[in-house]
Amino acid sequence: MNEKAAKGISKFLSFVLRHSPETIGLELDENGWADVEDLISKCPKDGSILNLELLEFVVENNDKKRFVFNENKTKIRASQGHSISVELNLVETEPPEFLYHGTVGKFLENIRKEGLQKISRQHVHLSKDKETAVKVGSRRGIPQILIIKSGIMQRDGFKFYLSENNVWLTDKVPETYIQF
Ligand code: HQG
Repeated sequence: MNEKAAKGISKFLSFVLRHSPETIGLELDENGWADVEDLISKCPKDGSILNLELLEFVVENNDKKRFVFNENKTKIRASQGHSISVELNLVETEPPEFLYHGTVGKFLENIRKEGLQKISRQHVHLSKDKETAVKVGSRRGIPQILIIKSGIMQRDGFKFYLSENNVWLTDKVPETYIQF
């Protein structure tokens, strides 16, 4: 499978498994799982027919490991990034002393005032390395990298979670814990 086709499937899966399953008449359970057969049968037939083999390829080779199967590959879900409310049963995890967040200049004034907010997602997304934050910020323009004092934050009582694909998640980052 070529990279472009795999990226197209990944974007489609991100859309239906994180944001809008109802667009294709798909239902997710409370933990965000979709039935694999149901997903395949409801995939729009616009030239790219989805099958189990293609799904397996995307799950295994996806650059950020965005999706996972259950044990017998009858269900699939996104590991993070949802805007719809799903219970991922994330385990609270002690973060490193610092984490990073990539954003763009136009948001900085607001972030200085109210810290990092979830905006439309279920969590604020952070990464353990600067490179990832640069990539995240670059999706919107010239990246601005914020250093998050996650160690102090956690000791002050804020909770951190690590998704199955190693994205650090938290509910908000007040501005006092951000190094601009
Ligand atoms: C910004 C991708 C104004 C925030 C990435 C970001 C990530 C504020 C945008 C994942 C703000 C939200 C998530 C405030 C935050 N005022 N702007 N108070 N607080 N913002 O897409 O972190 O490739 O929801 O800086 O890799 O950019 O899809 O979050 O610019 O892990 O798997 O508001 O999405 O993953 O944007 O990206 P997003 P994000 P995938």
